[in-house]
Amino acid sequence: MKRELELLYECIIEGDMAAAPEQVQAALDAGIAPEVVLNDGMIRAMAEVGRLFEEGDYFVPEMLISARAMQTGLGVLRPHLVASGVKPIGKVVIGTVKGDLHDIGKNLVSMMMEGAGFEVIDLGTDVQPDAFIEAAQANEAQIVAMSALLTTTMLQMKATIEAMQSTGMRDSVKVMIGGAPVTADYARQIGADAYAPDASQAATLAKSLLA
Ligand code: B1M
Repeated sequence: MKRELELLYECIIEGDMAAAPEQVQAALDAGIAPEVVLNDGMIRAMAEVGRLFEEGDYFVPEMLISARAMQTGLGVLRPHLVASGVKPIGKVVIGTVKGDLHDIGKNLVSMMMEGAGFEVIDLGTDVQPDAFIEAAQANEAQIVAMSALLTTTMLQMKATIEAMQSTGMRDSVKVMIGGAPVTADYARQIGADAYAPDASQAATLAKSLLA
């Protein structure tokens, strides 16, 4: 592992918000590809933070400061992951479902979709089923994309799909879902059109949903 990636990994685990953007820049300057910076430096660090939380070595405040360091680092990485000046190929409404405040994965999916040429309407976190519906209708979106990180909140994906069905819009709007506890089986069970395990596959999948 290159030293720049190790330093980035460490400063995310330590929640060093000031150093994270500098380390992302240092890794890019060292010629490391943006996707490698993201996967090997940053996502790997968040997985370790999760492990430390499970072991009882980290608590919510530590998780939060690591997440902030990750977000400040992503600010530098974003333009390198997202192609600019591309004409939108479609519109996606995205959000983290009701009751769920995790947004790092959802933000990455957003970025990758923008990079793939979509216009992304990002509703943020704790998004009610009605808010997904209103935004999809107002923006004439072709896809509703939902993220959930908690086994308790993934149930809101089903509730949102049911609410979409009751408005009659379900036939004209595709639904894709993802997030750590979500699986392809669960997507089938609740009647979603697609499941993606990570942000880059989410962007590819979104394109194929429009095809
Ligand atoms: Co939370 N948390 N958290 N947390 N947190 C997890 C998810 C947990 C697994 C930790 C653990 O126990 N090991 C656990 C969930 C257990 C479960 O439900 N089975 C947990 C818990 C329990 C909680 C609280 C309940 C803790 C508490 O208060 N006691 C609480 C809940 C708050 C709430 O949401 N209501 C809580 C709070 C928090 C913080 C606020 C402190 C912070 C979030 C800050 C933020 O997001 N702004 C936080 C964090 C940071 C984590 C961990 C450590 C990291 C999550 C993360 O950002 N990962 C996490 C442990 C872990 O995941 N290992 C944990 C990096 C990110 C890039 O990955 O989000 O999985 P991920 O996204 C991936 C894919 O899943 C996929 O693409 C992304 C990248 O390629 N993907 C999609 C995501 N969305 C997609 C959508 C798609 C397609 C793909 O299509 C639409």
